[in-house]
Amino acid sequence: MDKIKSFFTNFIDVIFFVTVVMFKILVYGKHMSSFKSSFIPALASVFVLVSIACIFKTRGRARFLYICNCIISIFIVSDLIYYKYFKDIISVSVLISGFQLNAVKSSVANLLDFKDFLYLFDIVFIIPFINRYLTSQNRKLSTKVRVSMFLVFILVGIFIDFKSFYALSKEQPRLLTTMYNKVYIAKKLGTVNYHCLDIYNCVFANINRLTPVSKDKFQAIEYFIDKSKSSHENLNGIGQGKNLIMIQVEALQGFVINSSVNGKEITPNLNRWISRSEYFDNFYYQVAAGGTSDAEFMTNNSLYPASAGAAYLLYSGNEYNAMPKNFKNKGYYTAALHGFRESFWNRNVMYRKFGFDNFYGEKSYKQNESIGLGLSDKSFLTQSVEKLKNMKSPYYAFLITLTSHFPYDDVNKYGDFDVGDYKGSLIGNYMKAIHYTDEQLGMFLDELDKNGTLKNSIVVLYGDHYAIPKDKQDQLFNFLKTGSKSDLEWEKLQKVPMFIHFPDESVKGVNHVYGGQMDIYPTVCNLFKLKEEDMLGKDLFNPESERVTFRNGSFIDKDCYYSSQDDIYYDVNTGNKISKSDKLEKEEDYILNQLGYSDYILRHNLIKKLNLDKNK
Ligand code: GP9
Ligand code: MN
Repeated sequence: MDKIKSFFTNFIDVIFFVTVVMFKILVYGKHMSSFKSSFIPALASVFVLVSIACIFKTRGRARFLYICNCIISIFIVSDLIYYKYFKDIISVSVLISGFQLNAVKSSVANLLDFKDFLYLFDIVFIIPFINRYLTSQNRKLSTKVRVSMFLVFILVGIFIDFKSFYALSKEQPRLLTTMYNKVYIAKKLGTVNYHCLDIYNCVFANINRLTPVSKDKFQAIEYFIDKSKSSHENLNGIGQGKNLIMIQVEALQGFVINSSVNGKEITPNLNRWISRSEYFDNFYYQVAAGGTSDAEFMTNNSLYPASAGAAYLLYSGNEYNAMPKNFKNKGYYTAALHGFRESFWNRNVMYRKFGFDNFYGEKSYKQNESIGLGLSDKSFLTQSVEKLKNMKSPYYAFLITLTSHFPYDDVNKYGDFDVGDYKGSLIGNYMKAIHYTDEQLGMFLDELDKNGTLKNSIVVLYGDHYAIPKDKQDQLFNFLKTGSKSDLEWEKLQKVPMFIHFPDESVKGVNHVYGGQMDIYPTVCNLFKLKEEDMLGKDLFNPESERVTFRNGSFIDKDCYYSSQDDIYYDVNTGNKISKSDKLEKEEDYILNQLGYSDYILRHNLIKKLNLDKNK
């Protein structure tokens, strides 16, 4: 009995650390939208930390464990908040671009939940007492005891961790190096292992960036890009010499189109314009941690977003064959228009890289009406009509709206659209906000129609990403009265509207092809007969496949949905799980190649090399 008592008094800090940190990791797993960190790998990672602590003498050991507990707890709280908004886990790359998050303070602030901060309770209220008790004991442990404890913990920890990492690397071969699905890694290995792996990969990627690109890899990418090229039979060149007006609408999610609440259409103006256009009703957003900036990046480059963090921040030094540059080579004037801060998402830097002649940002607009994050869509679009009028045709104008931005809490300024029983809920506030934006878009397009602009312009309009976050999914399911609330049903709701309006409305109807933001640039190339280079998307009017690839390795087409987070295939029509066939295995491989090549192009600034090669 005495032995046990003395063990406890000697190692109370270690016992407390293992118990509390494991409790936090498991509760975190449960809390993070019901994903469960695997107990064993998580324990192994904690053992590795304890082994390092055992090298120190008592006071140093207690301090080391306290610091580890602080770091782990802060990561857990940050992951929880980040996951609620981005459905992903924080990474070093995100922290590098993290300062962008402060501009959406209202969004993040809305996601804070007092319960999340309970993870920090022990750090503040319990451990300081334990440490004071320990140092008062002044018990000295012999070096022999400390070394043997180190060896026991490190061998057990490394052995179990190695087994867990090896098993995951066999199950998903490229996952540990590309980290394309961070949630799945944390789920399988625990949050401590995930963050250690992320730090390792970030350091390694930066070292890797310095090494020259191998000739084989370079040729493989060239071949792959070439294979992705679409054949352009249908509608080729129909838009030559005309203007392109592309409108990216903040948080315009597909479920509001042709939907009503309280007997009234949510988006009557978009519904009307959709009936006069080619409307793509199986069009998905493909953004990742870069949010809105990912949407813009894809539609103007047809390259995937960064595997972690925002391409707009991590790769602003790269060269691109972006849409504005392409149009400029055809004699077009090109401009981006957005009423918010020019530096937000690093747009002022990135738009120059894309080749825009002008970027009309916050300083180019009279800030005469503010709703939510900034300039109201009404004021932005009204002033933009004047800007378009003064543009020399043919032009490519890219407009980004702002008012319907999460958490849609400026409700008194959205007008008096009555959402009935949904009043005061997130989805109710969203419907009011998007109804307001719809009204402004209707005014904008009607004005362009009236002043003759649309006679000589093609309009592309799409949503940038979802509006209702996963932790509020019940509100959306209840509104839509969908029978099933399955993961598949949720993923099928991650659509955004996309329509293309042609001057004479000769091309119109509902197009069911499965597509996404990656496909807009190749589609525009076909319509305007632009050079199609270094793109990974497809032309929606001449699709070679019906697949939509997501950044985390999931994909959907008209037959099946692959959830990389669960490594499960679903039949899109019946909702049943289907077994992994050779064909599907090949699809998965193709997807990972595509994502891998896109990452390689960004990490090694390959467009610059590809351009140099072409000009040789
Ligand atoms: C800010 C606006 C919002 O300019 O585009 O960006 P988001 O928070 O949606 O990524
Ligand atoms: Mn957005």
